[in-house]
Amino acid sequence: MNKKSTNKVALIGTGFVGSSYAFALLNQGVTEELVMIDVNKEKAEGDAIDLKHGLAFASPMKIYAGDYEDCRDADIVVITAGANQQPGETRLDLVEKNVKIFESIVNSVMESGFDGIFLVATNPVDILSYATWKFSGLPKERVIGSGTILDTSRLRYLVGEEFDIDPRNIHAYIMGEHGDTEFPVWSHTTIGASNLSEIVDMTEKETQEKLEDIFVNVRDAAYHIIQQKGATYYGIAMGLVRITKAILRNENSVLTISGLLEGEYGQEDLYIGVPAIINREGIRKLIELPLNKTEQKQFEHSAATLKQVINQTF
Ligand code: 6V0
Repeated sequence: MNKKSTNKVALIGTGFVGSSYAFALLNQGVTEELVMIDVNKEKAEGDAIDLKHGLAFASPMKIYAGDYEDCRDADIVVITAGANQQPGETRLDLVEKNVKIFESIVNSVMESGFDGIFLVATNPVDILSYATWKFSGLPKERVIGSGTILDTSRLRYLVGEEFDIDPRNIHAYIMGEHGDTEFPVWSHTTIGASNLSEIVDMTEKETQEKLEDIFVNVRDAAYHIIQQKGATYYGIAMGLVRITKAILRNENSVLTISGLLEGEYGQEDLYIGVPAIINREGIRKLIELPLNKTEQKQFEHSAATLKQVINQTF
């Protein structure tokens, strides 16, 4: 990995998600250099200029529109390029289009001599993270998918609302596919300092219905937002900045991302959303939570769904 005194991020795809990510990156002062790349060069250039006009209000940052050769000395390449969901489309409907786009993007990045960490957000994110790992030939630690980071954040927000507690004091996870087969890990949910089961009676029907309601809201959030405004981007952009920070600042933070399983949870050869420790090396470790029977079954179902797509695609 390169040794430079400043941090550089290369962003590929400056659509809704990419440009929101760049905006959040600038506002949070996370990196010293950002190069923006898009097949639509005008859009990347326009975004770079627009962002630079905010520099008088932010920390110094070199921002410019560039090309794949600019990825050579990047610490992180973030990919948000590709097709997004149209109303009624599932994330898995996007596989074919986006795998093709990724083959060309990842090859171009690697041809530049890039030797850093990939962070992937394009959907279906678990499949495209796997594709990035395959196409790049990089070690699995250095290919990270945004996985269920956004879903987990949505869950923390809604649980926080329900119990009137700051979402930052909610420890709860959505695991599995970033998509229709994801699931909540209620057995490892902590509100403030107490386990959820100490606060509510998990055997009560009313509690179960309330929790199911919260989860369904999380799982279907993107469909509702897409119906309302065509795309979702602020939440994921902030989630991507959170991962970027954990990497560049060597934070050793626990975040739910998509990583390659090699025997964890009894699964292998697929990328899927699990909690992981993230630092300057990328994925330091995937955390293997002891799941209850229901959760283990849900995990297996989610993994089988992704595995089927992987087997058909690669
Ligand atoms: P968008 O606004 O259409 O932006 C996509 C961008 O990619 C456009 O600017 C295109 O010009 C560019 N692009 C397309 N092909 C290429 C290529 N070959 N090389 C370079 N650039 C290219 O889409 P939006 O930003 O809304 O979504 C981007 C992706 O993020 C989609 O796949 C979404 O489904 C996904 N999301 C992922 C989320 C997550 O939690 N992981 C959340 C929201 C959206």
